[in-house]
Amino acid sequence: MKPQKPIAAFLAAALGIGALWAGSAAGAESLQDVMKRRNLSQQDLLAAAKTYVPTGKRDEFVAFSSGGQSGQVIVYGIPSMRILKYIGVFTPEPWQGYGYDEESKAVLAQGRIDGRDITWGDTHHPAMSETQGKYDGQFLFINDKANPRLAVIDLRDFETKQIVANPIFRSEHGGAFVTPNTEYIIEAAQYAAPLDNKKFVPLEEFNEKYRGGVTYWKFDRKEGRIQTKDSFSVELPPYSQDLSDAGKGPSDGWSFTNSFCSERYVGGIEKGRPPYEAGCSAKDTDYMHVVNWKKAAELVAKGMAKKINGHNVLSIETAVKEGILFLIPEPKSPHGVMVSPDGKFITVSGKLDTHVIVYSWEKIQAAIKAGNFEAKDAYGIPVLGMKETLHKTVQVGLGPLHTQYDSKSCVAYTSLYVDSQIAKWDYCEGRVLDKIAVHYNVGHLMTMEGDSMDPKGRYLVAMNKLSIDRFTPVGPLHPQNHQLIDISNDKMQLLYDMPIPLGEPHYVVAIDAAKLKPGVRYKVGTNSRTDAPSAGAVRAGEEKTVRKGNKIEVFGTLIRSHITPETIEAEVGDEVTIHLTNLERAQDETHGFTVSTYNVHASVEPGKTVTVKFKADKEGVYPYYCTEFCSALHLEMQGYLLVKPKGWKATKTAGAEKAIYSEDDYKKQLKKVADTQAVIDQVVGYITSVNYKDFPDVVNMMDDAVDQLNKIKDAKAKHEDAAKKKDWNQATLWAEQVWQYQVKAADLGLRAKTYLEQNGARKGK
Ligand code: CUK
Ligand code: CUA
Repeated sequence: MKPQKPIAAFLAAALGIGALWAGSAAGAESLQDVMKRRNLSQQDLLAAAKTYVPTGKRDEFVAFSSGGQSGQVIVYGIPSMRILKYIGVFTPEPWQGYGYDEESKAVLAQGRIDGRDITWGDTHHPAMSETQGKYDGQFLFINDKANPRLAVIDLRDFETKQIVANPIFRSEHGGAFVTPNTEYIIEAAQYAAPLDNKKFVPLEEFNEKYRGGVTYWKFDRKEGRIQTKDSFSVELPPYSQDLSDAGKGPSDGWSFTNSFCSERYVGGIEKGRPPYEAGCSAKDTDYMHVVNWKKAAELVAKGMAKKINGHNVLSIETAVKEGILFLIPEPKSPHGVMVSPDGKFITVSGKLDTHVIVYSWEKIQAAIKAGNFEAKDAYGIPVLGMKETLHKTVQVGLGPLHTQYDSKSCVAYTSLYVDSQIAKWDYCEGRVLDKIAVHYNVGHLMTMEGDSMDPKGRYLVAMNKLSIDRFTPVGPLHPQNHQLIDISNDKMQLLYDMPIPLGEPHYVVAIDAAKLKPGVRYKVGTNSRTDAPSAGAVRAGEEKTVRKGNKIEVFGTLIRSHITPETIEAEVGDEVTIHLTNLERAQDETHGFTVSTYNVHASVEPGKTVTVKFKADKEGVYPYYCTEFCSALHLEMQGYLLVKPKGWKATKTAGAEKAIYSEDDYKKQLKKVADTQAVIDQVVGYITSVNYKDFPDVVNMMDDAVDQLNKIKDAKAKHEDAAKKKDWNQATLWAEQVWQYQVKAADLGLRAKTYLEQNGARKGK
């Protein structure tokens, strides 16, 4: 827009809109100049061209990374590797108000164990919800290894909705993995312990009383929540279960779980026993557990499970008798078990071996059918022979750890922890195709949708544990290093190093960005953690403060640039509850809210209702304000909590200020208002001259603007009334308030106009 009047220029400048800057053409450097100046090779430029996402463009894939010990999830784009978001999961996250408002505190409280609040988590493996074995972009699940728990994140708003604590494990690691239609989320135990954990059991009774297991959490997709009463576990020997995967296609209905200490070794170096690491890797093999979860679910439905801590558990004895549990020797200390996209092969590699072992599902099934077992373990579980079930053994290198699949058939990638390499190999023919060095000590690796039935290929991310000498030093605790590798050609090409500065990201999943369809606003008055209408929601004009005994409940609203109410009065010792609804419809108009020193914070996105609660335990004055820079008058989005001593009475009457403003001031205000109206008319003229109704975002902005303009009538009546009484203070300030409403409307109007210009609006309706 071209501001024609001083006031319009001020408006545009204050709102930060209207200034278009053209790129400077003078003294442009050539590509060669830049390469020379920055010491870049052809190879660097090629890598840069493959990862650079120009301003305004978006990434092809979105990655969801474990945040490790931060207890959170990190979201970033591929190939740009730009971080998009942290999602608070097991740990409070102040920006999102997670753990500082009542709604999210209720989610964190679901994760209490033994009555204790646990405000951290050790997240390891995120899993995307699937429909017919393909990522559907609806939900994300992630586990907490330290405090065995699982969380549900809804990808409509990227918020954590539910945390469930495992009722029978003391630690876990083999989660989260989903079945092909997300019927169940798999979570396997790690360090064995007595399942009920009601009383102390000495380590000497490890083999008899300690147990592992695998839990199948029933997921109700319509509710978007885990249903604990329909969930169940299969008891397993104390073999230190590890990662898992669900069968697919021909192996659908089955699941596979590794173990790393089938020796059942119990350390105790203090008593002169060799340490765990020696005892747990004494044998050449560990066991892969093969479970028929579909049949297990039927047995549970028939009432064949016993209840432990109120949870359904199928005993080893029942599982063996019903033929739903088998073991297969696998190379020792493996780190993952990965079912191929077609569900026909299962890949396992032992960290202390040089081979990847590919099992054939067809052979496993045949051996089970024929009752062809080579032994029974100490708990009576049938053990299938490795030879009988083997498809291929491939020597890939030292420390093979985790495998992911390509979109090209038969192609897989395995991380080599000791060699610090990625091996590309053919699992049908059993030969290595390519190798590339990474930097250093890669743990998991990940290809695009590479653990689904429909891998997308293209990129691979190596999750390297160490980043020695890679980044600018930041002290002894280094970031970790996610390295992006191009896998679209025969030879792999290393593209980019991304320092990860939050927790230890163990595993990542990446989804085609087009499959994610998050919302931009909530239905007005929504409690985002339950997806239900909030009892604290009010509409504009319905704001109120209710006092009952020593409880004060505020039903407030937020809209640029105003918190309603602007004062909250309490007596010391009162319990204060504040509900705030963000009335904005415009995208990205989030308001925050905090009260000085009461350790509360809310992030209130458009439409959301959030509640904060505290005890006003100390008399005094406590400013509250909007914490998000939401508008030109964001700093004025403020108020006071006044905590008075009991029985305090006012001695001064409000509104008895001296005259500050004159008739002249009032007239200046009226002129400003008239000038601004001209700007608004001009913007509205433009918007209504084009097909703005075809742009829902613009329609929402216009609705918000009209809301602001509608408030003018009341303020106008007030200033005119005051002017009649020659109360120039009141008249000037109410005229100023008219202008405030205009500014907010103009802000929205100008944004709508910019949006229309940039998105190809046409003249005419
Ligand atoms: S883990 Cu840590 S790097 Cu928990 Cu799967 Cu491998
Ligand atoms: Cu609302 Cu700042």
